[in-house]
Amino acid sequence: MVKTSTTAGRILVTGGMGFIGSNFVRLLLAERPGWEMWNLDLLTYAANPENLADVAPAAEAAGRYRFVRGDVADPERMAELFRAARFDAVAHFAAESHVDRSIASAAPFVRTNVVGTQVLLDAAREAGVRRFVHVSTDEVYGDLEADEPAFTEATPIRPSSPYSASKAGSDHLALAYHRTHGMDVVVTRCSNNYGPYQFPEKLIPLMIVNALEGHPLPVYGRGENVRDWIHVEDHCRGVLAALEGGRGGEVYNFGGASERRNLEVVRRIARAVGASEELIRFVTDRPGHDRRYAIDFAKARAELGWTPSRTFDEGLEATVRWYLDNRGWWQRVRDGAYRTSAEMIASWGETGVEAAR
Ligand code: NAD
Ligand code: TDX
Repeated sequence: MVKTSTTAGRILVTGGMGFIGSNFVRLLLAERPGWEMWNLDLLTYAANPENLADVAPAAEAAGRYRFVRGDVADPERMAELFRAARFDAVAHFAAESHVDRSIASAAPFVRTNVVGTQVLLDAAREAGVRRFVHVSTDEVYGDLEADEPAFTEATPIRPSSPYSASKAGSDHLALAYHRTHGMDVVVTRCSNNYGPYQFPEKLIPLMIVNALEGHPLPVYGRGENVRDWIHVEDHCRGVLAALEGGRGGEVYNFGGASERRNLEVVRRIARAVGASEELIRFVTDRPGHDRRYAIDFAKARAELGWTPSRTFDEGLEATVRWYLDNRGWWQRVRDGAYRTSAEMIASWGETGVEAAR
């Protein structure tokens, strides 16, 4: 078992400058004061150091946090990092995460999601890391018809997109390292997240910022596809529960118990920001578009004591409020200025491994 909240431990969070990873870093800083956290991120387009700008400097000064720029698919770099830092645990969020980009070009998805996970698993095994949580997605199960029961952990893996196929490959690798090498690996599979700091290429933040700016709201197909929405903080609490209490070699599903059709979500966002529904445009459908996701999280409830705490209504309202209150954050993403802070931080992040010696 890994360290609990009462004892100290050193944890590597990969992808901690992205949407879910940065929310996870915040959660650990707030609720696990004894832990030392290392945030490893390549700083791709999806990363934004501003996500942690209000909490990172103080945590760093207190010796509880440090950032390392690095590529999870770089075996020498990862081996060196793991040897130097002697992590107790890994929470692996880093990935290429956007389905539409995987349709345009699959190569970065295979490299980061499949090869990167294998490289990290090898580095962690070599260094004797005690627990490895691999953060995955419900999309590995494929999709459901309207009347089919929700995905359980026993549902066959049947991915539809290059993104979900790459995540499925990484899940299989993680579970194979448990079976073959006896590594203490836990896999989590969560439904669609929304909340603060989500990059405005995903449905909910894209619709919020487009509606706020009076831009068109592009709905794929007829907007009939169904997603199960979960607030990012609930997902992060699930990952933490899996890290602290999950059984090695097991998979845990997390969901929000909030299935909604895309068109309903977009209409609600338009209303919430006071924009006209006439901004909605039905556009060409995504190839291979999954029809419906629904998650059965009975196992996480029974074994981890986890349930989602926010309703979709509460979570969406809070999220719309966050984007209203943080216009500067998304305007800097939209005009590209957020890359300046990524480049600045990258220049000193390179020293992270040396600093560990
Ligand atoms: P994101 O795209 O917002 O962030 C990904 C982060 O990983 C970025 O900071 C990026 O710089 C980093 N990264 C990418 N390639 C890297 C590499 N080669 N080396 C190191 N860092 C790299 O993604 P997200 O939405 O926060 O998703 C995080 C994880 O959660 C992913 O594994 C994703 O599959 C999974 N997930 C996401 C959702 C969702 O709804 N967003 C739902 C379920 C599971
Ligand atoms: O402009 C859009 N219009 C639209 O109709 C976009 C960006 C999306 N959509 C639709 C496609 C999906 O049915 O909205 C739904 C949600 O789309 P995304 O936000 O791209 O998410 P999805 O493809 O469902 O995948 C997400 O959830 C699971 C994350 O991006 C993945 O990383 C996660 O694993």
